[in-house]
This record gives sequence, structure tokens and C-alpha cells, in this order.
Amino acid sequence: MHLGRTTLSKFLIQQLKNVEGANDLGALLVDVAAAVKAIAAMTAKGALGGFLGELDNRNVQGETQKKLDVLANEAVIRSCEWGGLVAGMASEELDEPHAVPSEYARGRYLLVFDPLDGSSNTDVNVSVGTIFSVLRHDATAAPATADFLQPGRTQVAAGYAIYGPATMLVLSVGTGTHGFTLDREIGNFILTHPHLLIPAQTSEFAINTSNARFWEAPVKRYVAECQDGRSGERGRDFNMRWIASMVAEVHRILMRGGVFMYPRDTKDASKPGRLRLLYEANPIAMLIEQAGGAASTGRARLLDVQPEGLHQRVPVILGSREEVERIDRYHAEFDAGTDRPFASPLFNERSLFGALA
Ligand code: AFP
Repeated sequence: MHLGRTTLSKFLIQQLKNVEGANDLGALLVDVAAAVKAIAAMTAKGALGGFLGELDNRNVQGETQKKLDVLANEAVIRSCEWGGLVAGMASEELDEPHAVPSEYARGRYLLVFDPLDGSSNTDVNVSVGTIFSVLRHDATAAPATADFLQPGRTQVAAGYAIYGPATMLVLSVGTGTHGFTLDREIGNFILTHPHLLIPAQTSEFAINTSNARFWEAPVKRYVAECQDGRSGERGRDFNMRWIASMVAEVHRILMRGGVFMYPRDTKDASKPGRLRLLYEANPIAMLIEQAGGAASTGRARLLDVQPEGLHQRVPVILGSREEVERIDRYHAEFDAGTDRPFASPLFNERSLFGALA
């Protein structure tokens, strides 16, 4: 592969040549890339395009929808529904799966996506992204919701677009994680970051510390040690980042390492996490693992979680492998009651310290 000259299409032909159904999968990813170009054009216009601001309705998540949420959702649907490649689609912005209109043939893939992740950042001009996941649907019948509820390890492809200073597409078809940069002059994604690899160690963590009082003890333990720096357990100083756009955090981690946490917290006991399993955690987890990192709920490998609902939420801890393994170990020690000093009654959630933490 020639850096700076390999287009997305050429890359997919090369990577998929021995994969059954390669042409259809490659063509679907090119259709997703076309939607990404349309979304990139809209986000780049900012206020000039009339695309900013909120609508007066809420999505299935109960969240206020931004105009760009809906426009990005439409862009993906319209780009991917007609080509005879998908049997159905599911989106963060749609209560139920989108059925392929009867005038179009159905294909053998399911496309699951978050059309605009980090959309609370659109009006303040901070990087946002599109996250997508491709699953198989080896049936001729239209898919039911249950057909989308496949564990992340069954994904045949996953990726994200990041609409930053440059628009990039980062994807995996199971042969590593690779980055492409949009050359706006020719309208092509060009391979610029082949075989991304995440350093196993890092001194940079990302978490929304305003939720600290709601975290479980193992997360409090891990973050406290990072904050203690070189005088504490870790013997080195750490840096913290929080962009409130998962795609931007993940991109930084793929470029230079780090660990991202949106863990289970007690802010809303009905929600096991903030991030959605099918169209945020799973595709990102595939990219992270394909780049040598790890992706966990704190108690299980993310890609092994059996989905129970289309919009199910899940705790997310991912990035540099040694840090994720340490956080998992802290969860195991907490669950076994063997962690120190957090096992002492002074630090559990129900004690004085827990209340004050
Ligand atoms: P929005 O798409 O509603 O902006 O949410 C973005 C996100 O799902 C993820 O991209 C961020 O990491 C996380 O939420 C930020 O959550 P907080 O606003 O609670 O920090």
C-alpha cells in the first residue's frame, strides 16, 4: 500500500480480496464514506449552512436533537438504503430499525450507526464524528430488532469519521485499524495512517470528573492514583483530557495512546452507563482491539457483551492495554472485597468517605 496514493476503494479491494462477499462489503463501506463526505460538508459550513441549533423534539434517548443529528442521520440512510447491500439499518436517532424501502433490493448486511456523536459540541465548533458498525444478516427476510442484537465480536467491519481540522475515516475490516484523510480537492479518502497501533502504556486518561462522586470504588481508586502522580502508587505524573466527544478522545488514543472511561455510575441507577453498546461501544471496541488496545466494561470484554436492546447502554473503559487491564483488576479486587485501601469501610459507597468523595 502506497502512503498518500492508496484510495479507500483500492485499499478495500486489497484487504477484502480473500473475504467471502467482499464486493458487497467494500461497496457498502464506500457508500458510508459518501455519507461521511456529505456530513463533512455540512459540519464545515457551520453557521453559514443554517445547520446549527436544536430542534424542538427529542430522540429515543430522550435527548434534544440537533439539526445536524437529523441531517446526518438522513445522509447515512439515503446513501446506504438503495444499493442492495443492507437488509436494514439501526441508528441512535431512530426508535426502531429502518427497513429498506420495498423498491430497493435487500442485502446481507446490517448497518448500525451513531450519525453524529458528540453533537452537543456542534454549536461550539468542537470535533464531532460518525460511528458505524457492520453486522451480517444471512437471511432474505427483512431483519427484526433481534437480528441486530449480535455481540460486537461478530462485526465484519467498524469505523468512525472525525470532522476535525481534517476529516478522517478510521476503519477496520478485521485486518488492523487504518486511517484515511479526506482530500477535499479530489473528494477521495487517502490512506495516511495504515496499521494504527496503541502503545500498551500511557500517562493520559480521559474521564468526566464532574461525575466522581457517582463512580464505583475501583474507578475512584484508579483516578486517585493518576492524580497522585509521581508521589503516589503509580510513581509518575498523568495528564487528563475530556473533550465530551468520544470519537475525538478515541482518535487521540489511536494516535498516541491513552485510556478513555465512561464507567457505570450511580447518577442514574437505571442506566448501566452513558454510551450505547451497538453503535458506539462495539464499533469503537473493534477498532481499539484491532490496534492492539483493550476495551472493557470493567468486568467483561466489551465485544463479548450479549446485547439485550437496540439502545442498550454499557460502561466503557478502553485504550492502552496495560491501563485497561489494571482498571479491570481493580474491579475484580473490589468485587472480591480484596482491594486496598478501598476495601476498608471508610471508602465504600455507603460510608462517610463514600458520601464525601
Ligand atoms: P452527545 O452526542 O449527546 O454530545 O454525547 C456525546 C457522548 O455520547 C460521547 O461522545 C462523549 O464521550 C460523552 O457523551 C460525553 O458525555 P458528558 O457530556 O456526560 O461528558
